[in-house]
Amino acid sequence: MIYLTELMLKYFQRKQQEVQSEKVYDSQCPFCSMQCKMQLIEQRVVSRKAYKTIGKDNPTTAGRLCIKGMNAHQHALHNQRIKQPLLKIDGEFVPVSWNEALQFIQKRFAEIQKTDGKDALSVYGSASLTNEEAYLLGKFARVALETKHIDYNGRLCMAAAATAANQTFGIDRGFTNTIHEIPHTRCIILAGTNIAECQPTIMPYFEKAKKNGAYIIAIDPRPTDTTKMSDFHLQNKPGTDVAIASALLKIIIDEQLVDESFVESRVNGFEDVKNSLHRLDLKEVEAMSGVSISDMRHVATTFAQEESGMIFTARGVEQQTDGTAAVRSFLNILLATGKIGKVNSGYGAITGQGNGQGAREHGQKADQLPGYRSIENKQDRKYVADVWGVKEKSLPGKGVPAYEMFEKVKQGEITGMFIMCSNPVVSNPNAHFVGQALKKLRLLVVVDMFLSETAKLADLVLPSSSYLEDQGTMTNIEGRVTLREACRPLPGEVKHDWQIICEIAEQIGKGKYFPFKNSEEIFNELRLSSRGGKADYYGITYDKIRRESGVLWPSPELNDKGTERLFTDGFAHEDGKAKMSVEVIHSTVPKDEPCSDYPLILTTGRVMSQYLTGEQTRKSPALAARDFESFMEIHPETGKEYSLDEGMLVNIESRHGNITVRTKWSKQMRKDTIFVPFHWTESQNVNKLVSGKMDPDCSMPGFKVIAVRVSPAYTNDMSENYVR
Ligand SMILES: Nc1nc2c(c(=O)[nH]1)N[C@H]1C(S)=C(S)[C@@H](COP(=O)(O)OP(=O)(O)OC[C@H]3O[C@@H](n4cnc5c(=O)[nH]c(N)nc54)[C@H](O)[C@@H]3O)O[C@H]1N2
Ligand SMILES: Nc1nc2c(c(=O)[nH]1)N[C@H]1C(S)=C(S)[C@@H](COP(=O)(O)OP(=O)(O)OC[C@H]3O[C@@H](n4cnc5c(=O)[nH]c(N)nc54)[C@H](O)[C@@H]3O)O[C@H]1N2
Ligand code: SF4
Ligand SMILES: [Mo]
Repeated sequence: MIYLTELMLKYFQRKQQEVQSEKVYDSQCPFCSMQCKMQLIEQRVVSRKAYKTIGKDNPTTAGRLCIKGMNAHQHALHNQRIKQPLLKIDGEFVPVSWNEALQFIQKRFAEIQKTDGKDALSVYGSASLTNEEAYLLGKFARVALETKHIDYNGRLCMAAAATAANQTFGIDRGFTNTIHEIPHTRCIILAGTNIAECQPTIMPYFEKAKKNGAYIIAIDPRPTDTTKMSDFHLQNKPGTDVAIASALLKIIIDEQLVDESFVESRVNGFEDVKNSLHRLDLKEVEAMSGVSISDMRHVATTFAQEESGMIFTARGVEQQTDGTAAVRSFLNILLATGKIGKVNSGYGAITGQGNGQGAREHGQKADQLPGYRSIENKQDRKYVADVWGVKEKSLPGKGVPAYEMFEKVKQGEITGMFIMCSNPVVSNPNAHFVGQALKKLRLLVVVDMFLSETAKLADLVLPSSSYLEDQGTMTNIEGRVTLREACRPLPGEVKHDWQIICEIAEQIGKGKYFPFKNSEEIFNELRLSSRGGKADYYGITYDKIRRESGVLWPSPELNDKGTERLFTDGFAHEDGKAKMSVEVIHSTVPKDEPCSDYPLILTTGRVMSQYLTGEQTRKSPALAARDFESFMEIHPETGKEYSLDEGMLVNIESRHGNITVRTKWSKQMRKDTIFVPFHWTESQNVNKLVSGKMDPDCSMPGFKVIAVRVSPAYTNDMSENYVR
């Protein structure tokens, strides 16, 4: 007996010792713009490894994590990671060495550029890349490939907010204030943002604001966890934000709640806006938006009368064919009420992807050079060409926005594409067309961690590292430049995105412009390239980021502390004033309007457990278990009208395509609107329904307003087969 107990004791002691052998890896979440700091804990339990992730303190998220962050390692450590270059031979992927892959690229790039011209090669990047990689990809396109065609997935994400901020303020840093001012503001408008599901770790700032007495207004056609948190919900019809924001401004002016001295000293264009608002009929706005005049009056007067206030916009307002106008209409309100450039008052474009901010500043956009410089400005070109050691004249001009690259493929102007860190066949509008364009290419090279739907169409797939392996900086939601350290070795023959860029450059004879041995060396060149530009990172170094747990840009000097609040003294336009805009108020950009054939409005977006095209989160068992398939939210009465039942498979058709998903009743939904998330593929890929029409100012697709019709996916005699 005693002998047995001793044995058991020894066994348990040993087991405990084994459990206690653990490794801790410091990292940063690969998903949204909060860029939560985290620790991955690897425990050896008896003979297998177990993992868990915990939050780590930092100035933006204070150690909080959401479910996606907690489970991010599940995709990074997944056995479907690609670990070798894959070359398609006779329709099948065959593993090849890096040497073979690089030689293939060299040969095919040269063939294409020789026969079809330099600009026939195109580059498609991503805001999930680090600043170093996004910067290097822009340089790679212009210096190594000498093509004008580079753009990135941020075009589908934050282009409207960025353009609106540039036009209005003269600079685009998503948040004009630090996140720490949110709890102290008096009134908050959340327009088309579902922070509760999309940036969950920001919620405590808003909850604290509420505790401190702030009044929170949400503008969203759907009930969400964010609208539930708000004090007042304007449940507008999708696509009516320009009208609503302009109506709010009209009421503010009519009620004489304008901050006259602020407008007088700091704003251009107010009088014109005021005059043009005479033409806006509140009754018409009420009829088109479904929001009552009294509700609009309540919101307008509450916001204007409080001593401080903030407006936040996200994709609900921005992913529209008039997204730039919509954001500008909200910025007009901030300017008229003087709630910007002050403590506890300001604007926030809720950034989307992990590096949604930084990746739009350093030259990955069709018209842009590092530091938010313009590729069409001679001085800007000269400055960057000097840093790069090339002639100004050798830099190509401006290319076209992301989706238009696929149109150029169809027209035969682009015949080769290099895609890094994006899955456009799922994320772009008019997905069927994009798929056809990709198939038409003479050459498609995709750099990814997985064989995504886009990668499957490639001639060559190159395996890239994950957030656990790759070091680099990411600029978070506040504009804070953070450093994500690498914490695990590269698996198999995987390489970092920046390494892949450097090695291709070397192979094609441009190695001298890409001599980088690590991400810090790239960052140091980025600092120089951005110096003196609007997004000036010169004063930011890896050491400074480590010392200060991140630095808010602009930071022009090594000894500065970064910039917490923008516009306290002036705006970034030459005369120091902000610009209000008349054009936006009567914006006439067409929408995908419903009609008798397509009577319902579909709006698309996200759920908490899944991320973008789902390529990563669907690999995570914990996340996939929460939402394993797509769905359509619909009001039960509307559903019944179209012979649907809860849980039933439904066919959704638009003028561009059709998909099949499962019905989910939502009693708080508008009766004219349905919602489908975009994290699923193939027959559930909602982008098959979206048109390729764009916002004329920023080329943002209209992801949030799609005219559709719905019908049961099964005929009556089959309907008993569906699973409730
Ligand atoms: N869980 C999760 N989090 C994410 C992501 C993810 O995929 N999953 N993606 C990240 C990225 S890249 C981004 S860009 C952000 C996106 O973050 P959000 O913009 O917050 O997300 P969405 O769900 O696209 O849209 C926000 C809200 O807009 C509403 N909306 C739809 N149409 C309209 C309209 O016409 N007007 C108004 N006012 N509102 C409308 C929708 O009902 C939705 O609740 O989230 C980031 N965080
Ligand atoms: N209908 C509809 N469509 C939308 C939206 C919407 O609201 N509605 N939102 C739009 C928005 S806001 C966005 S941001 C886009 C996003 O669109 P995408 O960029 O297409 O989305 P992701 O799923 O992030 O694709 C990233 C791909 O890169 C891979 N990857 C991840 N990390 C790395 C890395 O470090 N290196 C490399 N090389 N690869 C990596 C992933 O495996 C994945 O295949 O979708 C847009 N599309
Ligand atoms: S998804 Fe966003 S909020 Fe969630 S842990 Fe990652 S960075 Fe933080
Ligand atoms: Mo995004």
